[in-house]
Amino acid sequence: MFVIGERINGMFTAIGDAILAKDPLPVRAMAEQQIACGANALDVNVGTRVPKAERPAVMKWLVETTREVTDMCLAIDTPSLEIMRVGLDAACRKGTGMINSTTGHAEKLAAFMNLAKEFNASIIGLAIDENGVASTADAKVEIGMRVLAAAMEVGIATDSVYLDPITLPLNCAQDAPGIMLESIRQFKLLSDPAPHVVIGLSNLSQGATERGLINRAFLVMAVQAGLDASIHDPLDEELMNAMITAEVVLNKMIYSDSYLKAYRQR
Ligand code: THG
Repeated sequence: MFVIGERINGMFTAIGDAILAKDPLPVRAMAEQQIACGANALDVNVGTRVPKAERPAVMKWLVETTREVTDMCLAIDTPSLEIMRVGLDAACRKGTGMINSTTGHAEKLAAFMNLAKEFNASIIGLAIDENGVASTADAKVEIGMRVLAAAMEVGIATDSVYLDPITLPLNCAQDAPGIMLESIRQFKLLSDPAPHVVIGLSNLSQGATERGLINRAFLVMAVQAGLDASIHDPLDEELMNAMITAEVVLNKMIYSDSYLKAYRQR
């Protein structure tokens, strides 16, 4: 599994405060902690407390601050083309970048694919288009197909494309997880080689009391369905243990009595 750490996000109070105060210490510390806990990439999102006009400059600062402690792939998390370019430019001076994300809107898709090409970045395509968040597996897969076609058009390898079925909170759409699992299975059949599939796991448990348990139970099922990347909190040790165990149980990783330790020593 490719774990994209979700914690450098202005939505979290401590990071939101650090962003407003331009204090690099909490940002660097959160980057280092996520890496120590097994993150393979770090999501970078300025959040919503920063005034719109300042967001490009703040994204640049947040990416540069994170870059001070790691060369790891940074997933620039913004729907804005302008902010995406600024973030990628800062991320790709040293190390790789990921576009998080494009939707299936035709114009947006073309612009973001060109950006991915320009920066040699990987790209996440959400199951959203002119009609909003696709609500059925068929509709999500149809958008996924358009994302793959757009990537092919500009010469981006399928290996650089991540499809995201979009995770709705369990407490407001109880049929959503089942539809997501079905979408994950179908995304994997769209092409050979198959695209990667990613989810923003924490969205699923938003507003619920048993957040950790819901995240863990669903992640295990999603790994079985073919999920190979997840945006989540790597500091959640029980979640990481469940994910690693799912990979062992599915024979994606070799079993030994110390498999948890072995995974963390890779
Ligand atoms: N897909 C893709 N990217 C994404 C998402 C996705 N990026 C953003 C988001 N979804 C994933 N990241 C988060 C980060 C935090 C939370 C949820 C998803 C979260 N935050 C707490 C809350 O809202 O309750 C805040 C907790 C705190 O303040 O400590 O749940 O789906 N491609």
